[in-house]
Amino acid sequence: MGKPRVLSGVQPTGTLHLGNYLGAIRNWVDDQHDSDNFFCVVDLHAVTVPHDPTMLAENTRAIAALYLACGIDLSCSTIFVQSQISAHAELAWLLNCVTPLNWLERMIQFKEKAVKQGENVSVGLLDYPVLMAADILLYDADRVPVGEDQKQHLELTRDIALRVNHQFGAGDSLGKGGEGDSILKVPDPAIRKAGARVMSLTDGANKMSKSDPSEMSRIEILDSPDQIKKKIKRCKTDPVRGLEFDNPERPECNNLLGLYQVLSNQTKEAVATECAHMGWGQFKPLLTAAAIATLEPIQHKYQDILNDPGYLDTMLKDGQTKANEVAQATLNRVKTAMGFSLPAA
Ligand code: AQP
Repeated sequence: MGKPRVLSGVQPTGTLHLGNYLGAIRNWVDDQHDSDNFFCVVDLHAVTVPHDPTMLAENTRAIAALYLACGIDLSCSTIFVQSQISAHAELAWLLNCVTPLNWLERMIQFKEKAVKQGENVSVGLLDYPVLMAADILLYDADRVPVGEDQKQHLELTRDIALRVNHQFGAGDSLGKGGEGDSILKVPDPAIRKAGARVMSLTDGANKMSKSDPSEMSRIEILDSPDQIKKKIKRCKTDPVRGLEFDNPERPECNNLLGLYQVLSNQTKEAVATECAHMGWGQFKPLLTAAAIATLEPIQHKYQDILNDPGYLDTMLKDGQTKANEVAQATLNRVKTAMGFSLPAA
């Protein structure tokens, strides 16, 4: 048996932050040598909310470069841009036609993002999880490492895959039986506990997000040591002395301790003991030092990659070729099962 296939991605809606790094990319890097990996920059997802066309291509390249800078190894991983593989949009359309509308209306992320858009909610935003299902299913992914916020979308992906297999698998094309004969592989989520949900620095009840209008709410991977220091100095805390995990009355405290735990590579118990009697004035410099120590090597590598744009171009071209081959084979499998006629080879 070959290595399990892993697929994941980040949308180029802005600059990557510690949530994206700790909730997703760091896990990709840690586990990559045990699997065959496809990591994409999901630029088609980035246009489901209003976006700046002058920044889309630049943000897309920056994220691809950050994947490399964070440690993605091209000997076991393929990096590519979603919009350069037309099978993503095409499979999304086919999946749209088998996905009940009410499955999408229940998605928490849609509800949260739709509130922010007011009157301007696009069909694309509602359809985002179906496109995400297409992204995953095209690559026959066994595992999808994501942050806690994407868990519901992964469950939907599994439901869509099962429905396609059930409706169009061998046996009975009208929807009875056929489940065992799979057209699409049903993937498993891979969500780690520590770092799975990094919260905003200005509000411990909301997740850290690229699109939060306040830059003070997040530490970006490319923030300078001074910016990191300033953001942690001003982040929201509480007046209680002694720091603790898991007190629902103290969401900021839980978040900052959790961040310190993963950035300093310690166990929860060790951090709980170390910080049990600390005040914020003592803790914040520790967290600042841990964040800078984690991010500085990534930033240096990122600069090296940007200094050689030809390297990035070649990597993305190779990624496109490899991803396209896998994606097209799956798309053809689905089209055949659904009864489309394919062009003669
Ligand atoms: N705060 C977070 N904590 C842990 N993991 C997170 N992820 C995002 N935010 C956090 C994980 O990062 C990966 C890429 O996310 P994405 O860019 O595709 O979309 P997102 O989840 O919507 O991320 P943002 O930063 O909040 O972007 P915007 O503001 O554009 O919506 C995913 O694996 C996600 O779990």
